[in-house]
Amino acid sequence: MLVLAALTIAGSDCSGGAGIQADMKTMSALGIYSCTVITAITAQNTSNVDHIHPLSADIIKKQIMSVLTDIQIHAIKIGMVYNSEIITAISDILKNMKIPIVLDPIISAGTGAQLLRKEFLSDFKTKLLPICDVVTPNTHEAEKLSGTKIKNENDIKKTALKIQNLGAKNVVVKGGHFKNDDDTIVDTILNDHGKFTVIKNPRMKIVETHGSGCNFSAAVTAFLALKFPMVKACLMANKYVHDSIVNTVKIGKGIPVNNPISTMYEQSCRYKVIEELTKAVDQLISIKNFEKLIPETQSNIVYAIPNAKNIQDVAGVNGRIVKAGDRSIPTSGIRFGASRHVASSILEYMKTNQLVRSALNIKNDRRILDECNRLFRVTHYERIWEPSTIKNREGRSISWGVSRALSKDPDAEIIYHRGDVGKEPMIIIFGQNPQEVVDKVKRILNNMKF
Ligand code: PXL
Repeated sequence: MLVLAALTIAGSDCSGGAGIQADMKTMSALGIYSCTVITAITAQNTSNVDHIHPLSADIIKKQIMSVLTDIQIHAIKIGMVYNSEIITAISDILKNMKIPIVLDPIISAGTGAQLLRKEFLSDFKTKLLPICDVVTPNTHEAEKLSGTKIKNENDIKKTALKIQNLGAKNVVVKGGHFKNDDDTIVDTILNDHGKFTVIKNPRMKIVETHGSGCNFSAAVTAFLALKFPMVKACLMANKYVHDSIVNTVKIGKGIPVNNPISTMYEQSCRYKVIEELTKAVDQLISIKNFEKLIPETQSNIVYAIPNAKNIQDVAGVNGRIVKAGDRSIPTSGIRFGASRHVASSILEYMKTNQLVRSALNIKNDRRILDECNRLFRVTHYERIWEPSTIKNREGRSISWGVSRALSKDPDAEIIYHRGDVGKEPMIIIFGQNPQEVVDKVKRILNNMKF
C-alpha cells in the first residue's frame, strides 16, 4: 500500500486536542502517514496550560535528522516552537529543503498561556517566516507578526501583505477571532502572485474550540503532501476544519475540543452500516416463515450510524420488506433516509442507549407476542394513552411511544403496542446491530408451528 508521509514539528498536548496529537489525527484522517518531532511537552487540559517543558535543540535536531535521513517526507508542518534555540535548530536544518513547509505561528494557547516566549518573536519572524511556503496566523497572531492592528476586512489584507514582505510566500489569515458586521468568519488567502482569495463561512455558535488552528495547518500540510496546489489545499483544509468544528466534543471541563476524526469516522460507519444491513436483509428473507411475521403495513429493518441525529443517519430498505405469497422480498435496495417509522423508533431508543442501533417491525398477534415474552425483555405502550397534542403532530407518535415504553424498562429488547382505530398493532425488535435483530427473529420462529 502506498502512503505518503508528512512531518509535524510541534509541541505535545497531553489533553489530546492540539499540538502533535491534533496533527497526527488530522493527517491520519486525511490518509497521510505522520512523523512527529516533539519540540516541547506541555502539561495542560481543556482549561489551562499548567506547565511547559521545552526539549533541547540537540534532541530536536536529532529527531528531525532521524526522520529525514530515512523517510521520504512530502510536506512539513512547524507548530509550537517556544524559544530561540528551538527556532534556530529548526531553521538551520530546514532552510535549504525543497519540501513544502507550513508554518503555524503559535504564540499563545486558546486557554491563554504563552507558547512562544515574547522575547523570541523577532527570531521567529526572521528565521522561520522566510523558509516557509505558507504561514497560517489567526488575526491576533497576524497583528503580532505584522505589528499592525486589524479593525476591518481591509486591514486583514494589509497585514497579510506585510507578513508576505517578511518572507512568507503564501499567507492565510484565519478570521475565527475577528468579529465583522455580517456575522461571518472571513478567512483570507494571499498567494505567491499577490492574489487574494476570501472565504466566508457562517459563524457557528461555538465561541472557542481547542485545536482548530492545529487541525487547519495539519490539513494544509496533508493536502500539500498529496500535491494539491497551495490555494486549493487551503480551501480544502478550510472545509475540513469547518466540519471538525461542527463536531467538537466536550471532553473535559473547559473549552470544547475539535474533532478532526469525525468526518472520516462517520463516513466509514456509513459504509459499514450499509454492508451489515445488506447482509442482514439477505438472511432475513431467507428465514423460513419470516413472511408470517410481516404485518399488513409491511416490515422494515433499519440500522443507524453511531450518534445518529435524524433519519438521514438511519439506513433501511427503500420501500419495505413485503409478504409475497410464502416469501418475503425487499421492494428495493438499502439507503439512508429510506425509513420513517422504524427509523423514528431507533432514533428515540438511542436517546436511552446509544449502543442499540438496529430495529425491525413485525406483526403483533397473540402467538408472536407470547414467544417474545418468553424469550426477551418486553415493554409496551398503548396508542390510546397518547395525548392529543402528540397525535396531532405528524411523525411524533412513535418517538412518544418508544420513550414512554422505555421509561418502564430502559433495557427492553422488544416494544409493542396493541393498535388503535386505523392503527395496526405492532412489535418492534431492537438490537445492537441488524445481525442481532435477525438472530432474535430466528429464535422467535424457532418454536412456532404454522
Ligand atoms: O492551539 C495551539 C497549540 C499548539 N500546540 C500546542 C498547544 C496549543 C494550544 O494549546 O498546546 C502544544
